[in-house]
Amino acid sequence: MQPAANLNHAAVQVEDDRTGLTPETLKRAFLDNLFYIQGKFPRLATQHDYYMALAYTVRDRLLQRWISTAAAYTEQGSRTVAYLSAEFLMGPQLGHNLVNLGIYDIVQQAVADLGLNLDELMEQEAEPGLGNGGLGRLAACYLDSMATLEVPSLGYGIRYEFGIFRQDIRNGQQVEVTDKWLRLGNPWELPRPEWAVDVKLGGHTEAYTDRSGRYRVRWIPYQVIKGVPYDMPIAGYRTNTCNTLRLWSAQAPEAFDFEIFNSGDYLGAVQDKLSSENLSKVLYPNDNISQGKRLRLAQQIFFVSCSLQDMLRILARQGLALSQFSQKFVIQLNDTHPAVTVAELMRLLMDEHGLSWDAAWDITQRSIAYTNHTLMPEALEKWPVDMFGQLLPRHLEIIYEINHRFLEQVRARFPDDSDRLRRLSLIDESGERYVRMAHLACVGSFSINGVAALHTELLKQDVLKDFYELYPEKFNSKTNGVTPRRFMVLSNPRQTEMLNRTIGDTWVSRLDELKRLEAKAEDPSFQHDWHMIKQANKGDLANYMAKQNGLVINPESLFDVQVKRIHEYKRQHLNVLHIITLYHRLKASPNLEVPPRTFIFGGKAAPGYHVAKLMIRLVNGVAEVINHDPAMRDRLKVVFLRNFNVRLAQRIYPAADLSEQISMAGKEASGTGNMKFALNGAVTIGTLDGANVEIRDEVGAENFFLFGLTAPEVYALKAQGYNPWDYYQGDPELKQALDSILVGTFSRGDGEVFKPLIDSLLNWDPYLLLADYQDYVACQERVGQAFCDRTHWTRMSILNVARMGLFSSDRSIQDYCRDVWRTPAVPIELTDHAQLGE
Ligand code: 4GP
Repeated sequence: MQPAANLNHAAVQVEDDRTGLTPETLKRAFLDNLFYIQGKFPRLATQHDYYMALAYTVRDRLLQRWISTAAAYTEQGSRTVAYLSAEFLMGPQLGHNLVNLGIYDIVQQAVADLGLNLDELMEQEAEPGLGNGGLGRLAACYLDSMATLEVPSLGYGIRYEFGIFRQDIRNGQQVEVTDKWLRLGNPWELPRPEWAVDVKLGGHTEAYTDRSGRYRVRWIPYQVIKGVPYDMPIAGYRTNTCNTLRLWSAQAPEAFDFEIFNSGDYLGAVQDKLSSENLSKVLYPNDNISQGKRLRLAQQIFFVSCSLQDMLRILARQGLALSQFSQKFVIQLNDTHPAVTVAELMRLLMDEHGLSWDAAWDITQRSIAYTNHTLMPEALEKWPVDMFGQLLPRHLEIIYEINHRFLEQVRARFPDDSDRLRRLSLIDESGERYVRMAHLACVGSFSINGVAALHTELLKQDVLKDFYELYPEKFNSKTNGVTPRRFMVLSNPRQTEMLNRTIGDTWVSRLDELKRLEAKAEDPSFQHDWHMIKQANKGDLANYMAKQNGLVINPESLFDVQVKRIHEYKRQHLNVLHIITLYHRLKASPNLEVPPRTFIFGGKAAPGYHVAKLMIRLVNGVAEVINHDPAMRDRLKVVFLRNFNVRLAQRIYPAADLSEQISMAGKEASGTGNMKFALNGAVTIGTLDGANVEIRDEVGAENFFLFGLTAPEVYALKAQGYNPWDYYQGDPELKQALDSILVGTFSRGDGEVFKPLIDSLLNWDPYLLLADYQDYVACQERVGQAFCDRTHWTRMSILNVARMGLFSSDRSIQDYCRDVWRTPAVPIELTDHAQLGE
């Protein structure tokens, strides 16, 4: 049967060039788009033109689903998840959409028939890097799973003109280059200027009495900014559902310009336009750190206000009353970046729609759920009260009132406990006064969740302890997950093909079915094929590293990989200490029996985070020495891969043997890279932190390399008084490793370069590298031995994949749907959109 006949509803009999899925139709559509959208013919067309023509061909197929989906949701008034996130790290769209539409192979063939190469066309796509790391990528995985599970959802965020910077490495150091991802146009978005909204900033408020004698407040802003939505289609995997990611772009409202224009101040008007557009200009490049900048707060209120106004518009269009808001929408706050939602929804409902405080509060609290993503104190957002009040005078009033009422309740529950009141208050008054965004989110939500079991426990015991004592019923845990569509099917076609051959292809949307692989773990011929696949993937990455880094890499060596944001708590420098130790051992005993290893790093450092940048420099310094030492040839290599992003991640995970998940216990909220590695057959070396705990439970302790202090041991050691110096003095190998850095071995003899890093380790070592060093090095020895036993290693690799079913983002989304959102699935039938009006 033709796929088109299969997918199209009976109403659509004719396969047309915008919906058809046969090779002939796809080719015709592709050439049509090349002529009539790109305005090019083959002799003039660039690879990028071909990419665009193909992207538009795919987009047409998405649009058919998108329209049918929107029509169904509108007709049925479906309950909808509004997923609010300052970041959506979507990654390239073409390949992923081909997978989800189920037309990857057909399109690959159609493109080949035209003399083109699909991989090369996919390379043309500029990656939409609108996020920093885990938090933003999680949002993208969740959109994929919501569409796959047919859950009505709208992602809401910011259309940053510049996403996360491109990382260049010069002289071993990170250099940031702006990411002009929109330069050649973005075929995956549709502007919707007709749904633009205004957002107010600054100014002051005035009280007045309305006609019915009620006390009301009006806000006279200093500035108004227009938010224009750009919609991106989010196709589910082999479903008809196509949801929307709606990203807001900031513009100056014309009316506002005109006033200044009429006064003759033309340049002033243009200036104002420019400053308005600055709002969505650039993504703040911080992961797990909040910088407290005014523009960042403006970005937050900007996308929150746009999104809430958009929801109210949808509600009205569907003929629903304000009181039905919380039935129609459930708002998920992806961390505190959108936490101002609590105050903004109150303001919209009261000031703009005339509801009373109590009615507005009832709706607000019923509609909002909050996910916390970090235990790092420096990531907990707080805004100086003065700054907040200048930008958002009305919101500050509302927050004061929420706080007043909230503290009354606390007082009633815990009389005479002024310490508790101080701790819980939405306003931090211990020094300069701050608005605490996590507190606002906790008070305004009906659900508060952490992203792994341990993380949620630590929230309850520590970071949000007082809130847990007050509202235990609000707390729940939702372990993160990742999408197998992008991180297995698209990125690891060899492994996918083998899985399909062995257990059928339904695991892609029911990841639990990977369990059936267990039966094959001992099978020698299966093991052999499995090993060959890993080797082929490693070969691909070796070629890439040869091109990028000019290194000859042995694909037989152990690929030991740590890719993620560079951060002290993630401890890339602990990894480096092991490399240096191994280096010293091999220099001292050239006959030492250890397998050859290639240590691979990748990740960006926040531009203002000096120690993290030094860590990159250290990796590259060590790489320079080891890679140039003839004695290390065929034994050790160290590679720093520049510009780690989604596209590069997809190359790396399939080729990894060992996955480094070595954060200090109690610091990594969950981790999701850990899941992507294991799903591609890498074995983990890790601490009992974040989701590592659950991964180890699932894959079995014997298939996981565990080391290091546990979270309670970390607390205990710190409480008893930790002295890194004792470890330094007590372990000659550790001392040798640190000393070699200090004397300039890895900085061309310059002893100053890494001094701040080493000083911090010797005097303070907040992430306990020195305490965990010995156990880590010993654990790495066991890794080396295990790797030498190919059968044993391959068995571990197979079992890791077989037992990782729990970590699909489909499972996470099902958990949210069941426990938090209560959103039933809405299956979509493809409709003949030409007939929708009838
Ligand atoms: C990250 C956490 O660091 C990571 O453990 C977690 O897997 C991820 O969120 C998704 O939940 N947090 C951030 C951040 O990226 O900026 O707080």
